[in-house]
Order: sequence, then structure tokens, then C-alpha cells
Amino acid sequence: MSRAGKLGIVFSLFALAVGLVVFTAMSFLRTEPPTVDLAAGHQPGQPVHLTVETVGSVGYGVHPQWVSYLVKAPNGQWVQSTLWNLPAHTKIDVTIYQYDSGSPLRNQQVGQVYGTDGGTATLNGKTIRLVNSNAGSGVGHTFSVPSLGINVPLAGVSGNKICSAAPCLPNQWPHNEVKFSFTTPGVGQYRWQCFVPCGLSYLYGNGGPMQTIGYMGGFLKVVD
Ligand SMILES: [Cu+2]
Repeated sequence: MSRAGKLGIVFSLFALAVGLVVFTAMSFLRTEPPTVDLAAGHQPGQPVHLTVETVGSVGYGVHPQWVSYLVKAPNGQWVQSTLWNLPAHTKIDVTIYQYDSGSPLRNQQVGQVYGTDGGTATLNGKTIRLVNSNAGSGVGHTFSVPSLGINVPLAGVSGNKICSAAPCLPNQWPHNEVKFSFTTPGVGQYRWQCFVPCGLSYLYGNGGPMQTIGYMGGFLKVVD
């Protein structure tokens, strides 16, 4: 083969490799879960029920091993999304089914409940103002909205029977039920996330699911 021919092949292969890298990077960056609409058909003055779950591994999709939040859509389906439309100036009654194990917190501050109605939550029906992560099964995740001053620690599940494929159902797997309420502010997008470095096998636990929308963080999309 001529030198030009060889060069041509090398150049084509190089261009193909570059193309693949760009395509992979772009498709990764473009990936965004669907927004689950909990504001449609909302009657003014009525509270909105927001039901979510946290799982130790989602069990499907591109990252089956990753920890994740899921949300119950108005049609009753569990959806792996952390983008939720909520009506403005409305009381949101939140129920979180927490199916993951926990550990002591590095930052004890996120063991406290704050920013919710009454500054409290309930854990399996009992009113709490904090979870002592150095006792019991620690804390698995938090539900935190820094710009609204909200933080709720989610106590870890005890024992080693842990649901590892979402959606996990309360009648099938051990879980902690955490309930609290808060009131949405005006229209805007408010970042929320978990503050437990739960991205196992990533640098300091803060990579992977901790920095990917759809797993351990998302947006409260507050609409009119
Ligand atoms: Cu987490």
C-alpha cells in the first residue's frame, strides 16, 4: 500500500476515535431524566403530595449500581427522576421511603432537621429533630434544598436485607418512612441534593450519582 494510503487509513481511524469520544461525551451531557409534573391540575390552597424513595442501587439503566432517588408520578408509576414540577406558594407533604443502609455522618450538621414546617419530620411515625448517625444504623442520605434552608436526614435501614433494584415497594423491603412538609416559594428552579457522600467508589464519595441529575440531586421546578 502506498504511503498516502496508509496515512489515509490512520487518519480515518483517528477521526473515528475522536468522533466516538465526542459522541459519548455529548450523549452523557445531554442525558436528563423526564420532569415529573406534580403541579398539573393543582387546586389553589390544596397541599401537594410528593412521594419519593431512596435506593442503594437502582438496578437498571446506564448505572445500575448507583444509589438513586425515585419519585412517584401522579399515575402511580415510580420514575427515576429528580426533576419535579411543584406549584408555587403551596404546602408540599413529603413522604420518603428510605431503603438504603447508612453510616455515621462526616458532617454532623446534616443530621439535623431544619427548614420544614415546625422544624421537624417524622421517622416511622415518631417526631424527630435530628438523627444521631453515631447510633443505630446511621444516616443513608439527606433531602436538602440549600437555597430554601431545608435539610432532612434519612436514617439508614438496619440489617443486611437491602433492596437493590428499584422500584422498591414498602410491603416487600425493610425501609424507614420519613415524612415532613414545607411550603414552596415563588416561581423558580431550586437545586436540591443529598449531602451524604454516598457515591461509593468515587473520589471521597462525591462523584458519580452525587453529581448526576437523576440520582442524588435535581431541581424543584416551582411553577405558577
Ligand atoms: Cu445520597
